[in-house]
Amino acid sequence: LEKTLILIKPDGVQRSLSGEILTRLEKSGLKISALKLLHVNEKLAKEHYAEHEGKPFFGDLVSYICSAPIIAISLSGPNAVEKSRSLIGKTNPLESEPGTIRGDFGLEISRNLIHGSASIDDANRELKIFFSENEIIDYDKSTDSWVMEL
Ligand code: IDP
Ligand code: MG
Repeated sequence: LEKTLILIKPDGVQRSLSGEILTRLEKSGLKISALKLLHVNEKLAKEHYAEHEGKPFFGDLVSYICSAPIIAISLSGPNAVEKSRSLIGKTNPLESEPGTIRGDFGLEISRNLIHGSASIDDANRELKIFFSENEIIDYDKSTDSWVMEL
């Protein structure tokens, strides 16, 4: 089953939006396959955001992600990557549709509340940064056949 990495960023946790954000993602039918609260250090932040190294916002992005605890989540389900990106909205909250997480709760690109992997390859790379293999759990729910045509 496809998996994606979600991070509720420091502003999401500080603003007590963790529950609201997770509720929206979970209600889509995507299944929580791992979850933890952690305080990211600089090394881990730079590894996660390696593709942005050298960009003007890189330093601020790393300090933002390291500024307070985050919640890392693995979500599983059909098209988990694309579905969660659509629930999250565009990178800039100003361009995100109402009804998306960033569109409803964010104002600025540098405080956009949540990360979601952009591709399946990114998801597999990023999940390894935040979770060991035995922390990601595949399990059945009695509602699976009501969410997916098995
Ligand atoms: P994404 O999170 O929607 O995939 P990316 O382009 O991968 O967006 O950028 C990663 C993160 O870097 C964004 O979520 C945002 O926190 C930050 N970021 C991206 N572009 C800018 C910018 O122009 N100014 C400030 N921060 C930015
Ligand atoms: Mg990205």
